[in-house]
Amino acid sequence: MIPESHPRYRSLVTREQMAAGVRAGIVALEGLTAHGRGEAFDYLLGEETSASAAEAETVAALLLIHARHPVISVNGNTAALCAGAIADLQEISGAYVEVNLFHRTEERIVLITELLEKAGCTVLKGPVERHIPLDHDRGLCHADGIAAADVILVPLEDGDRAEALVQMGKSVIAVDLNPLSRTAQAATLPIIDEVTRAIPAITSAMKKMKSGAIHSEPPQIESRKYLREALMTIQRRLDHVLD
Ligand code: PTJ
Repeated sequence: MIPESHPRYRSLVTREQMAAGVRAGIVALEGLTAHGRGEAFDYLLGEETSASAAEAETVAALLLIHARHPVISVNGNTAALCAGAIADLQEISGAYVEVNLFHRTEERIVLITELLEKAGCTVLKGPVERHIPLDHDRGLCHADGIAAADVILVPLEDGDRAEALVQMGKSVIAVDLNPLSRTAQAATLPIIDEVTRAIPAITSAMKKMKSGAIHSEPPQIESRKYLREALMTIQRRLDHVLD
């Protein structure tokens, strides 16, 4: 039992949630180390959404609005952390939701699909094929999902799929707390923010755009700007942390 008065209450509760995700077969054991790496970068970023990440989240909303066939790719960590937020984003964006796993087992696909459906998502099902030229199981995807997508949102993953998807001509929106990661470096639009802050922020930006009937052109994206600004945020924090 973690007392609410604990200064790291939220972080500790999230860790419990991830551990429960492992016990339930949703999160891969390796997902805990990925989470720990994310936590470390979030610490360095001040555990808040920077102005630059907020801008990237608005740009992501615009990309999704202009997408012909948007897909949200969900792995174990993302499902455990924010299944409900994914359902909200699917509702406003009309995006397909596809479960795509690095540590793929049929059992985990079923468990994660059930969790997402319980949260209100409609999840792609049926046969998958190796549409992405990768030697591991992240290459397996649905013909009417990631294979057909023009814009794909990939929250926290390992980088070679993001690279492969960009090479296939797709726009990749990555959510990753590590601005140095291969995913963040390869993405068309890197969002350097924590996934439970980033996904609701994209949803709320889309809601504002839709209610305001904003029909601006699909945005031009300078991806390295968001990486540079995240590194500068970390540098500024380190410069002043002992003051
Ligand atoms: O569920 P599976 O089988 O698909 O496996 C998922 C993991 C996450 C284990 C797999 O994709 C993996 O190994 O990922 P990596 O290579 O560890 O990359 C995860 C990235 O996400 C790292 O750069 C972390 O900094 C980042 N990250 C971790 N937690 C969060 C995060 N970014 C945003 N929000 C988080 N909560």
